[in-house]
Amino acid sequence: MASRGTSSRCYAALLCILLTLPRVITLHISNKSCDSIDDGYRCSPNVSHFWGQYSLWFSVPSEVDRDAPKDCDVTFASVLSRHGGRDPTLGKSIMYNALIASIQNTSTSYPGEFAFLKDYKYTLGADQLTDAGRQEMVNSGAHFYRRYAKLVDKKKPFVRSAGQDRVIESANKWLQGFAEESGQSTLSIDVTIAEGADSNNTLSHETCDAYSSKIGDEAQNTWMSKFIPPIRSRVNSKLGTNITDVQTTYLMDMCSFDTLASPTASLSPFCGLFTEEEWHQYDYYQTLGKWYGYGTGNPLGATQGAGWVNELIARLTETPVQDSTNTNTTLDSNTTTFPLDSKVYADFSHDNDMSRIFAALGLYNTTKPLSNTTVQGTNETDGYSAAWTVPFAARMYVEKLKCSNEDEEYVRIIMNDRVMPLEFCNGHDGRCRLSHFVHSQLFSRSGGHWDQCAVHS
Ligand SMILES: *[C@@H]1O[C@H](CO)[C@@H](O)[C@H](O)[C@H]1NC(C)=O
Ligand SMILES: *[C@@H]1O[C@H](CO)[C@@H](O)[C@H](O)[C@H]1NC(C)=O
Ligand SMILES: *[C@@H]1O[C@H](CO)[C@@H](O)[C@H](O)[C@H]1NC(C)=O
Ligand SMILES: *[C@@H]1O[C@H](CO)[C@@H](O)[C@H](O)[C@H]1NC(C)=O
Ligand SMILES: *[C@@H]1O[C@H](CO)[C@@H](O)[C@H](O)[C@H]1NC(C)=O
Ligand SMILES: *[C@@H]1O[C@H](CO)[C@@H](O)[C@H](O)[C@H]1NC(C)=O
Ligand SMILES: *[C@@H]1O[C@H](CO)[C@@H](O)[C@H](O)[C@H]1NC(C)=O
Ligand SMILES: *[C@@H]1O[C@H](CO)[C@@H](O)[C@H](O)[C@H]1NC(C)=O
Ligand SMILES: *[C@@H]1O[C@H](CO)[C@@H](O)[C@H](O)[C@H]1NC(C)=O
Ligand SMILES: CC(=O)N[C@H]1CO[C@H](CO)[C@@H](O)[C@@H]1O
Repeated sequence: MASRGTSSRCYAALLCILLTLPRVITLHISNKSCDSIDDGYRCSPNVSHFWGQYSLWFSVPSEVDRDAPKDCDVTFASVLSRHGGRDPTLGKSIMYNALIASIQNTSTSYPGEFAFLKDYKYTLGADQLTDAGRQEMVNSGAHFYRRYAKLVDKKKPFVRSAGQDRVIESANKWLQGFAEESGQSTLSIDVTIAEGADSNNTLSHETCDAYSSKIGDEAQNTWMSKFIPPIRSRVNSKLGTNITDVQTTYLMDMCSFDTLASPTASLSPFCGLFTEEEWHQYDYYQTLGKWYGYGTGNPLGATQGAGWVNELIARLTETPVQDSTNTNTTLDSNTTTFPLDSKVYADFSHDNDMSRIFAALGLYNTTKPLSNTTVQGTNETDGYSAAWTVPFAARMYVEKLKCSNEDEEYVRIIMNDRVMPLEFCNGHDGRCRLSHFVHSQLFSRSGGHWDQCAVHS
């Protein structure tokens, strides 16, 4: 009896451990490594990779091997980076706070997955990086170093940042991660360019007066009126509230921002209020805003990216910048503030500005115009989505390769780890000859449609 008792207690204890173990492990993994240097954010990818520009950075699948071919050496490396994950912008933070307050004021019940909302306290700040966003940038600096170690052990990066606090802090965190990974002493930002309507700043564009993001809002509104009503009805019927379509999108935004505010656990409970399909619809909603508001779908989007492309061409070819759009000639004609022979460069910017630069490069020129009535996934958009292009801590690498037995160098562009095809310069395996690349960039070299930026009153 006694021994049977002991063994059954033992058995029960074992069962208990076995039942507990997987949960402990899951927690442990998600705590330790939701974010990582090589893969970026990897917890619940079916959901977390569909938050548009509010996604945390993740390594995007690539059809072409992202490692340089064996017989090639990297001779030039540059990164154009978005800042890391942040709290909502001030206006949004006020609206999210008001939404939560109004739900808590009017809700008649909090069934199932809505239970957490009853006592949820809104504590998000505004505009600045969160700790998770800082860590993304530290990881990004290490990611760059790992990829380009051989080159950057010889050449230190020349670093420019747009002037907003979160961008400058992101650049410094990137440099910290770069220094930690490389063992080099801490480096610093070389040039900070002021943001604002009077500033010629290729990392923050505000000088094209005739430009408007309105068609982005229109496309988003059209799509919102299609996908949101069923979601809004479900939320309202569960809570007994009367929130609007726009407020429903805010509730979805909270999934990302609440996750960013406390990233050590798994996803925020806001994420569980919506289905996978709804996250895909939401991601597409954000994608439409970037495409038509700033990118290839906007008549003056690409034009604002032309100045940066002309700076890139100057760096790639080691010849002075030729541009008549939004470069600052004082900065760019001076080798202290715009060296031509650095070979390693890092620029820090914003999602909207990067979207314009991608358009100026023509990276998504073959993408069919995005529909405002049905989701087109990345398979149908040549890899274009806000999450695949401008998540927090987004990074576009432009590199040059010198391959054996070839005189001319090659150019490759790697968008968040995805090698771009570069069909516009006869790209094969995602690389094209430097001269073909420069030739393909006629749009920027000829100033885009800068002449249309002037407002005639
Ligand atoms: C993620 O999505 C894929 C494709 O829709 C599906 O097959 C898979 O079961 C999903 N994974 C999880 C963990 O939900
Ligand atoms: C809550 O409801 C009361 C009564 O309807 C109203 O006076 C108050 O303004 C509401 N507060 C919020 C935050 O919505
Ligand atoms: C150009 O850069 C110089 C040096 O930083 C600065 O003083 C000047 O205000 C800038 N001009 C414009 C138009 O941005
Ligand atoms: C929606 O798309 C259609 C077809 O491309 C277009 O004609 C229409 O102007 C778009 N509407 C909005 C509001 O973006
Ligand atoms: C819900 O709000 C809309 C305006 O957003 C209003 O037209 C409608 O009457 C409200 N419904 C209820 C039941 O309060
Ligand atoms: C700023 O850009 C405008 C428009 O291209 C140009 O006329 C002006 O000379 C630029 N200023 C500087 C300092 O580069
Ligand atoms: C170049 O820029 C540096 C740093 O701003 C400045 O000290 C120097 O005077 C500039 N040189 C010329 C020729 O303007
Ligand atoms: C992309 O398309 C625009 C508009 O048609 C064109 O002007 C530009 O040259 C194209 N860019 C490339 C790199 O092919
Ligand atoms: C997208 O294409 C890839 C192959 O390129 C395929 O494995 C994947 O299932 C496709 N996804 C969807 C949603 O169609
Ligand atoms: C490595 C890591 O992120 N550990 C964290 C796990 O979660 C606990 C509680 O939130 C933190 O205190 C640890 O720092």
